[in-house]
Amino acid sequence: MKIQVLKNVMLKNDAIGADNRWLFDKKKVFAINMTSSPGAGKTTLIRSSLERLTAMYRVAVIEGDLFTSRDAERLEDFSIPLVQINTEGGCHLDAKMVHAAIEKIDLDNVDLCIVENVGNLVCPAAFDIGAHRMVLLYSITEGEDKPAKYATMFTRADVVIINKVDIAPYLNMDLDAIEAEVRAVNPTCRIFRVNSLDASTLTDWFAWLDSEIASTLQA
Ligand SMILES: Nc1nc2c(ncn2[C@@H]2O[C@H](COP(=O)(O)OP(=O)(O)OP(=O)(O)O)[C@@H](O)[C@H]2O)c(=O)[nH]1
Ligand SMILES: [Mg+2]
Repeated sequence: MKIQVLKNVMLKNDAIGADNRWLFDKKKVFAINMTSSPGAGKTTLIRSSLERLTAMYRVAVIEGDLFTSRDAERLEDFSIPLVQINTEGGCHLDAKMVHAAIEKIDLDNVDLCIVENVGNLVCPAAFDIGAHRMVLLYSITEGEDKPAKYATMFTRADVVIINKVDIAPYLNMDLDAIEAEVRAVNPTCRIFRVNSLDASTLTDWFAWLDSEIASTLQA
């Protein structure tokens, strides 16, 4: 009985997620679900990307957080549609929450919608929020064993961004070994190595976004 209830919840989430994606497609908005463990650098990457991205696209950001609006506040100096979702303790965003957020955004005037999920390497994997791609930030401070330990998240990611590479020398981290661990669970994802504090390291990330947004807008 309990299993049946859970199945219904998941089915309902997936249906609303599909509705969200249909709406994004209809409005020609490319949507990404940005995930990671807490503190891996999602908001920092979004902030460092926004100057370049807002020069080229109409960007909206949806911020997911348990209780605070701190991440949204860090982006307030960009004049973009910004919606904060508080999950009130929930460990992930679900499709219904994202649906409520996109209803507050004029999608006719948006090309790219970035959704920052709650920092968690387990729960977000189970909930399709309707984004086109899942981007997973992987901070090298977490150690090289995380792809195997949290394989569901790493398997579902379209892009894995290995972050905080600037401090690799201090941690004695072998970035090739980290990348090999990602490849072992997800052979096909794109992998970028970045320092999210330094936009000059984000060239490949921007190129990937440009190509994905171009194909969405042309479709
Ligand atoms: N050295 C270094 N620090 C970074 C980098 N990216 C993020 N940080 C730092 O890591 C800390 C956490 O970054 P956030 O951007 O808040 O991480 P987050 O994933 O958004 O965190 P939550 O939303 O709480 O899950 C901050 O102190 C950032 O300045 C990086 O590439 N290099
Ligand atoms: Mg954040």
